[in-house]
Amino acid sequence: MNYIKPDYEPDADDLICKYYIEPNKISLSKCAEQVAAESSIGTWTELTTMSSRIKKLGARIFEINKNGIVKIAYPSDLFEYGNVSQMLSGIAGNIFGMRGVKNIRLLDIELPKSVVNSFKGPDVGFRDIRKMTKIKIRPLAGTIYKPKVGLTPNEMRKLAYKIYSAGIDYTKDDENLSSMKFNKFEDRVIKILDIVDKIKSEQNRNVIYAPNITAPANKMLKRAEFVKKHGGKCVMIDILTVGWSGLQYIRDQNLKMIIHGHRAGHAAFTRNKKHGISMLVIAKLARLVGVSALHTGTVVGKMEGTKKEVVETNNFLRSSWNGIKPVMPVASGGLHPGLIPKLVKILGNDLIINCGGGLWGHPSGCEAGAKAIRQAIDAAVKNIPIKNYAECHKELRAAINKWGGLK
Ligand code: CAP
Ligand code: MG
Repeated sequence: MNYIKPDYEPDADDLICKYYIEPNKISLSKCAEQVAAESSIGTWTELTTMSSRIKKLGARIFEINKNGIVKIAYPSDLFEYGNVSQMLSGIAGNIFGMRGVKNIRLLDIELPKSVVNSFKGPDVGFRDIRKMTKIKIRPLAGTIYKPKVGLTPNEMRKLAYKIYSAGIDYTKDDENLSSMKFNKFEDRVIKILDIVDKIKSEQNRNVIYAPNITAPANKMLKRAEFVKKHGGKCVMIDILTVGWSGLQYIRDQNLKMIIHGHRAGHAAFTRNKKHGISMLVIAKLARLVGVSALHTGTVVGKMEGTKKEVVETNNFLRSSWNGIKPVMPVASGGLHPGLIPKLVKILGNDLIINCGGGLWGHPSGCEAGAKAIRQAIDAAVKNIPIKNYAECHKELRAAINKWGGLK
Protein backbone atom coordinates (compact mmCIF):
# COMPACT_ATOMS: atom_id res chain seq x y z
CA MET A 1 0.00 0.00 0.00
CA ASN A 2 1.25 3.48 -0.87
CA TYR A 3 1.06 6.08 1.90
CA ILE A 4 2.70 8.93 -0.01
CA LYS A 5 0.03 11.21 -1.49
CA PRO A 6 1.70 14.49 -2.50
CA ASP A 7 -1.51 15.73 -4.13
CA TYR A 8 -3.67 15.03 -1.13
CA GLU A 9 -5.32 18.09 0.40
CA PRO A 10 -6.13 17.45 4.04
CA ASP A 11 -9.75 18.07 4.92
CA ALA A 12 -11.29 19.54 8.05
CA ASP A 13 -11.85 16.11 9.51
CA ASP A 14 -8.22 15.00 9.35
CA LEU A 15 -5.84 14.97 12.27
CA ILE A 16 -2.54 16.38 11.04
CA CYS A 17 0.83 15.54 12.55
CA LYS A 18 4.03 17.37 11.81
CA TYR A 19 7.04 15.14 12.43
CA TYR A 20 10.78 15.57 12.17
CA ILE A 21 12.16 12.27 10.85
CA GLU A 22 15.72 10.97 10.41
CA PRO A 23 15.82 7.62 8.63
CA ASN A 24 18.16 4.80 9.58
CA LYS A 25 19.91 3.39 6.50
CA ILE A 26 16.83 3.82 4.27
CA SER A 27 15.50 6.77 2.28
CA LEU A 28 13.46 9.45 4.02
CA SER A 29 10.38 8.63 1.97
CA LYS A 30 10.63 4.91 2.77
CA CYS A 31 11.04 5.77 6.43
CA ALA A 32 8.09 8.18 6.37
CA GLU A 33 5.99 5.43 4.80
CA GLN A 34 6.92 3.04 7.57
CA VAL A 35 5.89 5.67 10.09
CA ALA A 36 2.58 6.37 8.33
CA ALA A 37 1.81 2.65 8.14
CA GLU A 38 2.72 1.78 11.71
CA SER A 39 0.86 4.77 13.14
CA SER A 40 -2.36 4.05 11.26
CA ILE A 41 -3.32 0.65 9.78
CA GLY A 42 -0.19 -1.05 8.49
CA THR A 43 2.73 -3.15 9.58
CA TRP A 44 6.07 -4.38 8.13
CA THR A 45 4.52 -6.52 5.36
CA GLU A 46 1.50 -6.54 3.05
CA LEU A 47 -1.50 -8.20 4.67
CA THR A 48 -4.00 -10.61 3.19
CA THR A 49 -6.59 -9.18 5.57
CA MET A 50 -6.25 -5.67 4.09
CA SER A 51 -9.25 -4.45 2.09
CA SER A 52 -10.10 -1.35 0.09
CA ARG A 53 -12.47 -0.33 2.90
CA ILE A 54 -9.67 -0.50 5.48
CA LYS A 55 -7.21 1.23 3.15
CA LYS A 56 -9.36 4.36 3.39
CA LEU A 57 -8.28 4.64 7.02
CA GLY A 58 -4.61 4.77 6.04
CA ALA A 59 -2.49 7.79 6.92
CA ARG A 60 -1.58 10.12 4.05
CA ILE A 61 1.84 11.72 3.76
CA PHE A 62 1.10 14.95 1.98
CA GLU A 63 4.39 16.76 2.53
CA ILE A 64 8.02 15.68 2.88
CA ASN A 65 10.95 18.04 2.72
CA LYS A 66 14.67 17.45 2.65
CA ASN A 67 15.09 18.76 6.18
CA GLY A 68 13.13 15.81 7.49
CA ILE A 69 9.84 17.62 8.06
CA VAL A 70 7.01 15.24 7.22
CA LYS A 71 3.33 16.08 7.43
CA ILE A 72 0.84 13.28 7.72
CA ALA A 73 -2.96 13.46 7.65
CA TYR A 74 -4.90 10.84 9.59
CA PRO A 75 -8.62 10.31 8.96
CA SER A 76 -10.50 11.08 12.17
CA ASP A 77 -12.19 7.65 12.02
CA LEU A 78 -8.86 6.22 13.21
CA PHE A 79 -9.43 7.76 16.60
CA GLU A 80 -11.75 7.03 19.46
CA TYR A 81 -13.34 10.25 20.61
CA GLY A 82 -12.38 11.47 24.07
CA ASN A 83 -9.38 9.11 24.34
CA VAL A 84 -5.91 10.72 24.31
CA SER A 85 -4.19 7.48 25.24
CA GLN A 86 -5.53 5.74 22.13
CA MET A 87 -4.63 8.71 19.95
CA LEU A 88 -1.04 8.69 21.20
CA SER A 89 -0.71 4.92 20.86
CA GLY A 90 -1.13 5.58 17.14
CA ILE A 91 0.56 8.87 16.30
CA ALA A 92 3.18 8.69 19.07
CA GLY A 93 3.46 4.99 19.81
CA ASN A 94 5.50 2.24 18.11
CA ILE A 95 7.03 4.70 15.67
CA PHE A 96 9.58 5.86 18.25
CA GLY A 97 11.18 2.41 18.39
CA MET A 98 11.26 1.23 14.79
CA ARG A 99 14.62 0.10 13.40
CA GLY A 100 14.13 2.07 10.19
CA VAL A 101 13.84 5.28 12.18
CA LYS A 102 16.96 6.88 13.63
CA ASN A 103 15.13 9.79 15.20
CA ILE A 104 11.55 10.97 15.12
CA ARG A 105 9.92 13.89 16.89
CA LEU A 106 6.26 14.78 16.95
CA LEU A 107 6.53 18.55 16.58
CA ASP A 108 2.89 19.59 16.36
CA ILE A 109 -0.62 18.27 15.94
CA GLU A 110 -3.71 19.88 14.50
CA LEU A 111 -6.87 18.27 15.72
CA PRO A 112 -10.17 18.35 13.85
CA LYS A 113 -13.06 20.09 15.59
CA SER A 114 -14.88 16.78 16.08
CA VAL A 115 -11.95 15.38 18.07
CA VAL A 116 -11.41 18.59 20.04
CA ASN A 117 -15.05 18.75 21.02
CA SER A 118 -15.06 15.15 22.20
CA PHE A 119 -13.04 16.41 25.20
CA LYS A 120 -14.19 18.70 27.97
CA GLY A 121 -11.12 20.90 28.30
CA PRO A 122 -10.64 22.83 31.53
CA ASP A 123 -13.52 22.99 33.97
CA VAL A 124 -11.90 26.06 35.49
CA GLY A 125 -9.85 28.03 32.98
CA PHE A 126 -7.44 30.88 32.87
CA ARG A 127 -10.07 33.62 33.26
CA ASP A 128 -11.73 31.77 36.13
CA ILE A 129 -8.40 31.80 37.98
CA ARG A 130 -8.25 35.58 37.59
CA LYS A 131 -11.86 35.88 38.77
CA MET A 132 -11.29 33.60 41.77
CA THR A 133 -8.24 35.53 42.94
CA LYS A 134 -9.56 38.94 41.86
CA ILE A 135 -6.13 39.64 40.38
CA LYS A 136 -6.95 41.34 37.12
CA ILE A 137 -3.76 42.26 35.35
CA ARG A 138 -0.53 41.33 37.04
CA PRO A 139 1.06 37.88 37.08
CA LEU A 140 0.15 35.81 40.14
CA ALA A 141 2.92 35.51 42.71
CA GLY A 142 3.43 31.84 43.49
CA THR A 143 5.77 29.58 45.35
CA ILE A 144 6.52 25.93 46.00
CA TYR A 145 7.11 24.96 49.62
CA LYS A 146 10.80 24.10 49.98
CA PRO A 147 12.57 21.90 50.93
CA LYS A 148 10.62 19.83 48.39
CA VAL A 149 9.94 17.09 50.90
CA GLY A 150 10.69 17.01 54.61
CA LEU A 151 8.60 19.75 56.17
CA THR A 152 5.75 18.74 58.48
CA PRO A 153 2.17 20.04 58.12
CA ASN A 154 2.67 22.23 61.18
CA GLU A 155 5.82 23.73 59.74
CA MET A 156 4.10 24.34 56.42
CA ARG A 157 1.14 25.92 58.18
CA LYS A 158 3.38 28.50 59.88
CA LEU A 159 5.29 29.19 56.69
CA ALA A 160 2.07 29.51 54.69
CA TYR A 161 0.81 32.20 57.03
CA LYS A 162 4.03 34.18 56.75
CA ILE A 163 4.28 34.16 52.98
CA TYR A 164 0.61 34.64 52.16
CA SER A 165 0.52 37.56 54.62
CA ALA A 166 3.54 39.06 52.88
CA GLY A 167 1.83 39.00 49.49
CA ILE A 168 2.08 35.54 47.90
CA ASP A 169 -1.12 34.63 46.02
CA TYR A 170 -0.62 30.97 45.19
CA THR A 171 1.31 28.20 46.92
CA LYS A 172 1.82 24.63 45.84
CA ASP A 173 3.31 21.38 46.99
CA ASP A 174 6.33 20.09 45.20
CA GLU A 175 5.99 17.35 42.59
CA ASN A 176 7.36 14.62 44.83
CA LEU A 177 5.35 15.50 47.93
CA SER A 178 2.14 13.51 48.25
CA SER A 179 1.39 11.74 51.53
CA MET A 180 4.49 10.78 53.48
CA LYS A 181 4.88 9.39 56.95
CA PHE A 182 5.97 12.78 58.34
CA ASN A 183 3.51 14.76 56.23
CA LYS A 184 0.11 13.18 55.69
CA PHE A 185 -1.90 14.67 52.86
CA GLU A 186 -5.08 15.24 54.86
CA ASP A 187 -3.30 16.83 57.78
CA ARG A 188 -1.40 19.21 55.51
CA VAL A 189 -4.49 20.19 53.54
CA ILE A 190 -6.52 21.00 56.65
CA LYS A 191 -3.71 23.10 58.10
CA ILE A 192 -2.89 25.11 55.00
CA LEU A 193 -6.51 25.66 54.01
CA ASP A 194 -7.06 26.97 57.50
CA ILE A 195 -4.45 29.62 56.72
CA VAL A 196 -6.13 30.33 53.37
CA ASP A 197 -9.31 31.13 55.35
CA LYS A 198 -7.39 33.23 57.85
CA ILE A 199 -5.92 35.33 55.03
CA LYS A 200 -9.41 35.81 53.63
CA SER A 201 -10.69 37.09 56.97
CA GLU A 202 -7.63 39.21 57.78
CA GLN A 203 -6.83 40.65 54.35
CA ASN A 204 -9.89 39.86 52.23
CA ARG A 205 -7.66 38.13 49.67
CA ASN A 206 -8.55 34.88 47.93
CA VAL A 207 -5.25 33.08 48.00
CA ILE A 208 -4.88 29.63 46.47
CA TYR A 209 -3.24 26.44 47.73
CA ALA A 210 -2.50 23.61 45.26
CA PRO A 211 -2.01 20.36 47.20
CA ASN A 212 -0.42 17.58 45.18
CA ILE A 213 -2.97 14.77 44.83
CA THR A 214 -0.72 12.65 42.57
CA ALA A 215 -1.47 8.96 43.28
CA PRO A 216 -3.40 6.04 41.76
CA ALA A 217 -6.65 7.39 40.27
CA ASN A 218 -9.03 6.28 43.01
CA LYS A 219 -6.79 7.79 45.68
CA MET A 220 -6.50 11.02 43.69
CA LEU A 221 -10.26 11.33 43.59
CA LYS A 222 -10.55 10.78 47.34
CA ARG A 223 -7.91 13.44 47.86
CA ALA A 224 -9.56 15.91 45.49
CA GLU A 225 -12.91 15.42 47.21
CA PHE A 226 -11.22 15.90 50.57
CA VAL A 227 -9.73 19.20 49.40
CA LYS A 228 -13.10 20.36 48.09
CA LYS A 229 -14.87 19.36 51.31
CA HIS A 230 -12.43 21.55 53.22
CA GLY A 231 -13.04 24.55 51.01
CA GLY A 232 -10.00 24.14 48.73
CA LYS A 233 -10.23 25.53 45.22
CA CYS A 234 -7.30 23.76 43.59
CA VAL A 235 -5.46 20.46 43.25
CA MET A 236 -2.13 19.71 41.65
CA ILE A 237 -1.47 16.66 39.47
CA ASP A 238 1.86 15.49 38.05
CA ILE A 239 0.16 14.92 34.72
CA LEU A 240 2.83 12.88 32.97
CA THR A 241 3.72 10.50 35.77
CA VAL A 242 0.01 10.03 36.50
CA GLY A 243 -0.86 9.68 32.81
CA TRP A 244 -3.59 11.05 30.58
CA SER A 245 -6.24 8.68 31.82
CA GLY A 246 -5.62 9.66 35.44
CA LEU A 247 -5.82 13.34 34.61
CA GLN A 248 -9.01 12.86 32.62
CA TYR A 249 -10.56 10.80 35.42
CA ILE A 250 -10.18 13.73 37.79
CA ARG A 251 -11.23 16.33 35.22
CA ASP A 252 -14.36 14.37 34.36
CA GLN A 253 -15.61 14.57 37.94
CA ASN A 254 -16.52 18.23 37.22
CA LEU A 255 -15.26 19.27 40.64
CA LYS A 256 -15.08 22.93 39.61
CA MET A 257 -11.56 23.17 41.00
CA ILE A 258 -8.37 24.49 39.44
CA ILE A 259 -6.25 21.59 38.17
CA HIS A 260 -2.64 22.69 38.39
CA GLY A 261 -0.69 20.57 35.90
CA HIS A 262 2.90 19.86 36.89
CA ARG A 263 4.89 18.33 34.02
CA ALA A 264 7.60 16.44 35.97
CA GLY A 265 9.25 14.01 33.54
CA HIS A 266 8.30 15.92 30.38
CA ALA A 267 11.92 16.30 29.35
CA ALA A 268 12.12 12.54 28.74
CA PHE A 269 9.87 13.33 25.76
CA THR A 270 10.68 16.94 25.00
CA ARG A 271 14.36 17.56 25.57
CA ASN A 272 16.02 15.78 22.64
CA LYS A 273 15.25 18.12 19.74
CA LYS A 274 15.44 15.28 17.23
CA HIS A 275 13.36 12.70 19.03
CA GLY A 276 10.29 12.51 21.23
CA ILE A 277 7.32 14.81 21.57
CA SER A 278 7.38 18.60 21.74
CA MET A 279 6.10 20.53 24.74
CA LEU A 280 3.61 22.20 22.41
CA VAL A 281 1.98 18.83 21.73
CA ILE A 282 1.93 17.97 25.43
CA ALA A 283 0.34 21.36 26.17
CA LYS A 284 -2.32 20.80 23.50
CA LEU A 285 -3.24 17.46 25.01
CA ALA A 286 -3.20 18.78 28.58
CA ARG A 287 -5.56 21.59 27.62
CA LEU A 288 -7.77 19.18 25.72
CA VAL A 289 -8.11 16.91 28.72
CA GLY A 290 -8.57 19.84 31.06
CA VAL A 291 -5.75 21.31 33.13
CA SER A 292 -6.38 24.88 34.32
CA ALA A 293 -2.72 25.85 34.69
CA LEU A 294 0.35 24.21 33.20
CA HIS A 295 4.10 24.45 33.69
CA THR A 296 5.66 25.47 30.40
CA GLY A 297 9.08 26.86 31.27
CA THR A 298 10.68 30.20 31.94
CA VAL A 299 13.32 30.81 29.24
CA VAL A 300 15.45 32.52 31.93
CA GLY A 301 15.43 29.98 34.79
CA LYS A 302 17.11 26.68 35.65
CA MET A 303 15.17 24.42 33.32
CA GLU A 304 16.00 23.97 29.64
CA GLY A 305 13.52 25.41 27.10
CA THR A 306 14.03 27.89 24.25
CA LYS A 307 12.26 31.23 24.01
CA LYS A 308 10.55 30.17 20.78
CA GLU A 309 9.22 26.98 22.35
CA VAL A 310 7.96 28.54 25.58
CA VAL A 311 6.38 31.56 23.87
CA GLU A 312 4.68 29.36 21.28
CA THR A 313 3.33 27.01 23.94
CA ASN A 314 2.08 29.85 26.16
CA ASN A 315 0.43 31.57 23.19
CA PHE A 316 -1.38 28.35 22.36
CA LEU A 317 -2.59 27.90 25.94
CA ARG A 318 -4.10 31.39 25.97
CA SER A 319 -5.57 31.29 22.45
CA SER A 320 -9.17 30.51 21.50
CA TRP A 321 -9.67 26.89 20.45
CA ASN A 322 -13.09 25.63 19.44
CA GLY A 323 -14.66 26.74 22.70
CA ILE A 324 -12.11 24.92 24.90
CA LYS A 325 -11.24 27.25 27.79
CA PRO A 326 -7.76 28.83 27.80
CA VAL A 327 -5.15 27.69 30.31
CA MET A 328 -2.87 29.77 32.57
CA PRO A 329 0.83 29.13 31.90
CA VAL A 330 3.04 28.57 34.95
CA ALA A 331 6.64 29.82 34.86
CA SER A 332 8.75 27.93 37.37
CA GLY A 333 12.23 26.60 37.94
CA GLY A 334 15.21 28.61 39.14
CA LEU A 335 13.30 31.90 39.25
CA HIS A 336 14.18 34.70 41.65
CA PRO A 337 13.08 38.34 41.89
CA GLY A 338 15.91 39.65 39.71
CA LEU A 339 14.72 37.51 36.79
CA ILE A 340 11.07 38.58 36.97
CA PRO A 341 11.24 41.72 34.78
CA LYS A 342 12.95 39.74 32.02
CA LEU A 343 10.47 36.91 32.40
CA VAL A 344 7.46 39.22 32.17
CA LYS A 345 8.94 40.98 29.17
CA ILE A 346 9.24 37.66 27.34
CA LEU A 347 6.09 35.91 28.53
CA GLY A 348 3.69 38.72 29.46
CA ASN A 349 1.46 39.26 32.50
CA ASP A 350 -0.84 36.27 32.11
CA LEU A 351 1.26 33.90 34.14
CA ILE A 352 1.65 32.26 37.49
CA ILE A 353 5.24 33.02 38.53
CA ASN A 354 6.60 30.37 40.90
CA CYS A 355 9.74 31.05 42.87
CA GLY A 356 10.77 28.19 45.16
CA GLY A 357 14.44 28.63 46.01
CA GLY A 358 14.01 32.26 44.94
CA LEU A 359 11.75 32.83 47.94
CA TRP A 360 12.90 30.35 50.58
CA GLY A 361 16.54 31.22 49.99
CA HIS A 362 16.13 34.94 50.62
CA PRO A 363 18.89 36.08 53.03
CA SER A 364 16.39 37.79 55.35
CA GLY A 365 13.93 34.91 55.48
CA CYS A 366 10.75 33.85 53.76
CA GLU A 367 8.62 36.93 54.46
CA ALA A 368 11.26 39.12 52.90
CA GLY A 369 11.44 36.61 50.03
CA ALA A 370 7.69 36.91 49.45
CA LYS A 371 7.87 40.70 49.55
CA ALA A 372 10.79 40.79 47.13
CA ILE A 373 8.82 38.70 44.62
CA ARG A 374 5.82 41.02 44.83
CA GLN A 375 8.09 44.05 44.50
CA ALA A 376 9.73 42.58 41.39
CA ILE A 377 6.31 41.86 39.88
CA ASP A 378 5.15 45.40 40.64
CA ALA A 379 8.29 46.86 39.08
CA ALA A 380 7.79 44.70 35.97
CA VAL A 381 4.11 45.58 35.57
CA LYS A 382 4.75 49.29 36.14
CA ASN A 383 7.69 49.08 33.76
CA ILE A 384 10.04 50.63 36.31
CA PRO A 385 13.68 49.46 35.98
CA ILE A 386 14.33 46.94 38.73
CA LYS A 387 17.48 48.79 39.74
CA ASN A 388 15.46 51.92 40.56
CA TYR A 389 12.73 49.94 42.30
CA ALA A 390 15.32 48.15 44.42
CA GLU A 391 16.69 51.45 45.70
CA CYS A 392 13.57 52.01 47.77
CA HIS A 393 12.60 48.36 48.41
CA LYS A 394 15.05 46.67 50.70
CA GLU A 395 13.78 43.10 50.26
CA LEU A 396 14.18 43.32 46.50
CA ARG A 397 17.62 44.88 46.96
CA ALA A 398 18.74 41.99 49.19
CA ALA A 399 17.45 39.43 46.68
CA ILE A 400 19.34 41.11 43.85
CA ASN A 401 22.48 41.31 45.96
CA LYS A 402 22.28 37.55 46.49
CA TRP A 403 21.15 36.30 43.08
CA GLY A 404 21.75 39.19 40.68
CA GLY A 405 19.31 40.63 38.20
CA LEU A 406 20.73 43.96 37.14
CA LYS A 407 22.30 42.73 33.94
C1 CAP B 1 10.84 24.84 41.03
C2 CAP B 1 10.33 23.44 41.03
C3 CAP B 1 9.50 23.00 39.83
C4 CAP B 1 10.18 23.18 38.48
C5 CAP B 1 9.68 22.26 37.41
C6 CAP B 1 11.47 22.49 41.18
O1 CAP B 1 11.60 25.10 42.17
O2 CAP B 1 9.54 23.23 42.16
O3 CAP B 1 9.18 21.65 40.02
O4 CAP B 1 9.90 24.48 38.13
O5 CAP B 1 10.11 22.67 36.15
O6 CAP B 1 11.35 21.57 41.97
O7 CAP B 1 12.44 22.65 40.45
P1 CAP B 1 12.65 26.30 42.22
P2 CAP B 1 9.11 23.17 35.04
O8 CAP B 1 11.86 27.57 42.07
O9 CAP B 1 13.32 26.19 43.55
O10 CAP B 1 13.61 26.10 41.08
O11 CAP B 1 8.28 24.27 35.62
O12 CAP B 1 10.02 23.65 33.95
O13 CAP B 1 8.29 22.01 34.66
MG1 MG C 1 9.16 21.27 41.95
